[in-house]
Amino acid sequence: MNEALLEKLRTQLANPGKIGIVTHKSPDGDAMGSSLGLYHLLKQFGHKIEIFTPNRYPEFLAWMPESERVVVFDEQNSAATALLNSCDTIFTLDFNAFHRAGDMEHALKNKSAFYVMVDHHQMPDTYAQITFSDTGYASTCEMIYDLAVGLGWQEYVNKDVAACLYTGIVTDTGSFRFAATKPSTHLAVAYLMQTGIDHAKIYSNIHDNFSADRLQLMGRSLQNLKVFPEKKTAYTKLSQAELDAFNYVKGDTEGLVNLALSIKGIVFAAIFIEHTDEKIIKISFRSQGDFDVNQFARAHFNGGGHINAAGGKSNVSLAETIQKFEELVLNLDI
Ligand SMILES: [Mn+2]
Repeated sequence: MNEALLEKLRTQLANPGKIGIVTHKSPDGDAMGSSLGLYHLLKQFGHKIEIFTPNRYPEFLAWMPESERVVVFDEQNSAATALLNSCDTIFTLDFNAFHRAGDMEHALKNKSAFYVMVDHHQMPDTYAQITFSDTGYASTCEMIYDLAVGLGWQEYVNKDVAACLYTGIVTDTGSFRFAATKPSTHLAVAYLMQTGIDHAKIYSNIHDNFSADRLQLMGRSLQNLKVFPEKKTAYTKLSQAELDAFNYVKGDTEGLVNLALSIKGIVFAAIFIEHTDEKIIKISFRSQGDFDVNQFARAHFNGGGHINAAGGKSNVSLAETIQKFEELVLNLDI
């Protein structure tokens, strides 16, 4: 953590103020964990703090301490805008461009405040007075932990802070298996664990909450799997009819793309999901090693992300999208 930036933040937070904490749209474990973790850290210094999510967070994160105080922007638009406008300092966590904030984009653009960005994605925008942006981190939660340490506040990382930060570290590292997991990640987690968090319970809260429909949808996606062994690539797909057949709810397809990567020899995986209401095909890409799915998604499917995890979308049919993908794969030098 950059010492000059830490000093600037220390000064900004020296007196109790009105602080807003904002996540990206469709907040995940890292977005919720970093936001609630920062909230539990900062509230010990007498600040008045509001946490905003652009839309509702998933049910499997509702156990997080004080998640009920999160303001869901698209459920109370004008009241939420008024609350946001009352904040002097606004942290944007786990994203680096206002358009990632969905319905909040407009409110953020129009709100002048002291912005602090903490994020680990590529190509940050320049809206923040303080930008902590580092793609070397596996999670924003680990960055919040390092911020706390850098500010000299490690002793304020209590059990509530730790439970939140642990959640984001576990989810964004794929339970410590992704390449971005570092020795420092484990050292941070060691500190978090000794606050007394129930890590087994947290893991279970995150992972053992599937519906039977979700498991069967997973089965269908595995049946749809297509493998190109010579191209070290595998993909699967789910049509809207298949989603409907298994009573799809948001979040049910989370993580399915990773299953294809568990095939021996596969380094590039994709899943194509048809959403007829939005008239788009949503695509997730994953890779292992050097194959850059961020570049692939940007070049061919209107998307982007990280080297080993990216998203994209397509406005043509599921069949046409997959045909395009197969043609690209057959020409890959992988
Ligand atoms: Mn993240």
